[in-house]
Amino acid sequence: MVRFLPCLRRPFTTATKAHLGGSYIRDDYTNITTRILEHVGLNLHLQKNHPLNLVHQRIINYFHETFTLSSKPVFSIFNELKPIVSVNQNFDSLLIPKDHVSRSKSDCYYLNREYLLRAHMTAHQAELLAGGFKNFLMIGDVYRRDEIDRTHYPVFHQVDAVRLKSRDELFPNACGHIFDKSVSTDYDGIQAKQECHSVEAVKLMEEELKNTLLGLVKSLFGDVKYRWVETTFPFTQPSWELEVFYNNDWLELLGCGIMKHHILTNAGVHDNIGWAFGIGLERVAMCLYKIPDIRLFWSKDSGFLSQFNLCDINQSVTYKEISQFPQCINDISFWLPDNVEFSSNDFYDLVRDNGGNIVEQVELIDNFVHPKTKKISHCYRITYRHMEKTLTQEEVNRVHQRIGDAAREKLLVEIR
Ligand code: FA5
Ligand code: MG
Repeated sequence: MVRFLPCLRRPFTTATKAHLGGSYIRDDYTNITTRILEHVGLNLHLQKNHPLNLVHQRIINYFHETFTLSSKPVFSIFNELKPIVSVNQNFDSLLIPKDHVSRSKSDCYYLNREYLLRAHMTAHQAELLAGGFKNFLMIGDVYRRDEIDRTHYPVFHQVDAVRLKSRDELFPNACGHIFDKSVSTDYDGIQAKQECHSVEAVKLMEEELKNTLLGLVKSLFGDVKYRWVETTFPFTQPSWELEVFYNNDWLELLGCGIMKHHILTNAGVHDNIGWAFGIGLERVAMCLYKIPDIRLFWSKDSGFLSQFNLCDINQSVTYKEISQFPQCINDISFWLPDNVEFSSNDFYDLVRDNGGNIVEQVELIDNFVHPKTKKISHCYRITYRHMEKTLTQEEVNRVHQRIGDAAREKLLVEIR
């Protein structure tokens, strides 16, 4: 096993504990790094004039304008939920199977076997349902171990939503049922509905869900080419993704579907049907403002933030590049250790820890097995670029050297 943080059963330091708002004992699952912890509590979506705050506000406004009851907003807003959640919240409560890949240590940041940084905002769905909420938005930072490039960063933001309907709300004329066990399980001939639901209830929910999301997309982007793609999530059925045509390519904006009835009954809700979705804020903001690199959202440069200091949040803005500094490209090759698990995501984290935000991209460019010794070699290309200045080759070499040293020490690789 790779021991990223080798001190087992040692509590986190006092400073880290204060940051996390609790005490967590490390174990063989601990893979969270100091650099990732530094993002906890920054809450970019709540920072005035931040582009993510603008998008967050526009999405809330859309829901408040679209769904009102006696001129009161229907949706409750939760945008300060703490990002440390239990394995139960992030996975079990959403019926994610025990052996599902999304639970793996190489995909999530675990504090220990029991707690992790949430990998999606859906992690809070079941607890809010159990708390009696029927219509709500959950907005916050989510954490995933992932590749490094201009559209991926280990921390990003999502808005998740839930809308429940009772029979009376769905069929105001009382001529329909939510539940209908006798009907065939086919739904539309394409995707199976859940066995317990009636076809007409699912149809009505699907229609409201899709119209709501298309309305949201229209309110953000105006007229844009879109398509619905069928997909699966462990917590919804049927499920779809909405893609928009942007920059000559299809971009996935969100995932959605009809909530699994078991999630509702586990939360004590027996007579409702619900829809839910999750959308990425960075994706929306990058399209809306033509922001070319996801790292820019973390910039403290006033040249970046001042561009989003708007009198009207609906105003259209096109991001102007502060400046474009040259890249520096260095490769690193090493033999993987024998009898020790190695995941590229461990190396990506190590690069982030030692290289910080000057790392623009890390790519595995070569992977081969030595014919005689059977040892495996990886070669990674690291692209360095500072957002605000030109890097010298010496500066880059020092960081690159540090990455090599750390990889040798922590991941037990042999540099070639
Ligand atoms: C989810 O996270 C589901 N929880 C969404 C959901 C909620 C489905 C409720 C059904 C019901 P997914 O991993 O596809 O799904 O992420 C949802 C959205 O987050 C994506 O469509 C995308 O907009 C955004 N997103 C996902 N990964 C990244 C990433 N690495 N960088 C930026 N945005 C991302
Ligand atoms: Mg997806």
